[in-house]
Amino acid sequence: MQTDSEAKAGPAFPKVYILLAAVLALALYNFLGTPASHLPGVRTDYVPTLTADEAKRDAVVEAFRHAWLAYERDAMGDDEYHPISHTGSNLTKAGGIGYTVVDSIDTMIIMGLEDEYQRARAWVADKLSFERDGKFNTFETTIRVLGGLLSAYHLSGDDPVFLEKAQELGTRILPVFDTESGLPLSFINLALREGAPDRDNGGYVSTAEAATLQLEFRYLAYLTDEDTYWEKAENVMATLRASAMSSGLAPIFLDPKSGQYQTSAIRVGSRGDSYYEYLLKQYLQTNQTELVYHEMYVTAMTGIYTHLVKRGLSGQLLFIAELNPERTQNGEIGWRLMPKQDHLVCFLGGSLMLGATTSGALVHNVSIPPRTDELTDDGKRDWLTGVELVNTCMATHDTQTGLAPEIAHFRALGDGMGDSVASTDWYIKGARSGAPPPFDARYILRPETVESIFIAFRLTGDPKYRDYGWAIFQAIEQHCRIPTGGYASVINVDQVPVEYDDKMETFLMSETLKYLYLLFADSSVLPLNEYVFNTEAHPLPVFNPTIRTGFS
Ligand code: DMJ
Repeated sequence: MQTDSEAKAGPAFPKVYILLAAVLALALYNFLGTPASHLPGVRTDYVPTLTADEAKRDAVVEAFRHAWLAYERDAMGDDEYHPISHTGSNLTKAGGIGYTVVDSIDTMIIMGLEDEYQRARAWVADKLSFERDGKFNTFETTIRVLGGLLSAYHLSGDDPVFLEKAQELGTRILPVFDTESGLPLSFINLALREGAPDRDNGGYVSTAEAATLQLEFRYLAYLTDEDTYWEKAENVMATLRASAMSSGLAPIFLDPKSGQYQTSAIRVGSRGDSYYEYLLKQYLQTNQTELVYHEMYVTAMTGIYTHLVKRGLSGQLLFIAELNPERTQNGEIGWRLMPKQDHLVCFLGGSLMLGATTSGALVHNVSIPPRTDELTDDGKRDWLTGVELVNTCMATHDTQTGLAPEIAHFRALGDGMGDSVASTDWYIKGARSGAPPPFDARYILRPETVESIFIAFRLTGDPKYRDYGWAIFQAIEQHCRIPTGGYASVINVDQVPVEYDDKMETFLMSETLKYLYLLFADSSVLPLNEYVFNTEAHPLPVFNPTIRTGFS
């Protein structure tokens, strides 16, 4: 006779099959890792090829809580946090705009920190105001606050509070584009809705500032059907294309009046970096439909490979050099090669690998890791360059603390440096025992190396990348963690015990810990073929554009 439950379940199976099914289900569950069903970025129909390392992933979550809870206790709502003095500060005297809160929200959602998320969301809903009569940096406000709101909107399952705030902020920023060329001004007064030039730099706007607003304004346009956001951001790219150098390289300053590049340094580090990053990501954001970005990206990577990829003295380490303009004897502009690489450049390793498997792919879905017959010649070149650059960035962690400096210099033939000063391939310029540490020696909790390591792991499955990321995480834990809460920058990566700088940059919670979490999470979380990460690590979904690209 059947029991009630057996009758509802249909015919009875022998117990051994039920047991077998349970064992298989458990094995599959373990293989997939813990499902995070709250997150749109996790697909339930997708079997991840890379499983989670739960212990390490959870250690990163603990670190995030250590950072967030200290900020919340001491400085909730303030733009910036100082973990040693237990204080907060704002970017302008007119008050803050939620820099730290908004920059952190999507990480909470991704990590499944429901309580923290609800408190942060309530702050955004009740306290966040953009009615601030002060000058805010256009680029930073866009990548951190607008990007953070848009990502929170998507990952929260379209909570309207985030889109309302994003639209209000986007609209307040728009006047920066009201210049003769359409290139943005560097600052925006959010209350007066007036753009302002960067007087410290002759009114010029840096290339990264101008060309790292597009993912955010394009996605805002897509969500709201307001084409203006799209057109203003895209017009910047059209202007840059019209004044581009044939090499594909971009000097770091632009004139918002003429729309022309100014004679200035060429580098993939500060003021240049995310220009190159967003060329690829604009192409990926709209599902690889906008071929002009593909072309601009391919030209730029060829320029970087041809002119900037160099090797240190021993030939072991590949790095990305800079070019400084100088007048030659006949009055023309020549370019002096500087064997110097900002920590910021370390985003490029992962970016090149991602570009190789998308822009440089011969097939739709490349293997993990890619096979050589799946990549174009450019794709193979960029893949190998990216892999080597990630290794170089790891090599710059070979310091007393295991943390990498803000800037590394590489040895070059005839550099006049004795081996006693710098016996390795690279060194920190100006570092001398007994002397105050140079600015270059700092580690300010930057994410670029772990960002590349995360991408490299997703695209290769090679466990060495998890080892790299874990080593960096442990160095951060050992040297940057403040016992009373929060994390601080260190002023010399080659000094133990460290001296702190009393600042916890917002990108620790938005980028560094997010990328470390994703490195140890299973690969169904935010798959790289469905999301683009803005330059502040805010994931935005790939979409099919409803607007045609307005330039070619
Ligand atoms: C972040 O604000 C962004 O990643 C930006 O593109 C570069 N600098 C920081 C992190 O280092």
